[in-house]
Amino acid sequence: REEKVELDIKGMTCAACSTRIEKGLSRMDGISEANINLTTESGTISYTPGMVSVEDIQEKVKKLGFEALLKQ
Ligand code: 9UX
Repeated sequence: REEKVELDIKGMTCAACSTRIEKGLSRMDGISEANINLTTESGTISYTPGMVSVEDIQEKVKKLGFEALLKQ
């Protein structure tokens, strides 16, 4: 069963940043879709709990060089 998580993502400065994050996340097992928006500094990720966790997703974004906070 898929879930969606919304994250605030800080540190993107050019359009290729959002594409980099989308591609990096899409390559992870358990992630079916990642839409990252540069102007709103946020993203929506569709994932399968049990295959990948929200913490794993945040860690991947951090490894790519950005901050990823749970949207409140
Ligand atoms: Mo643009 Mo972002 O040259 O990681 S790709 S700053």
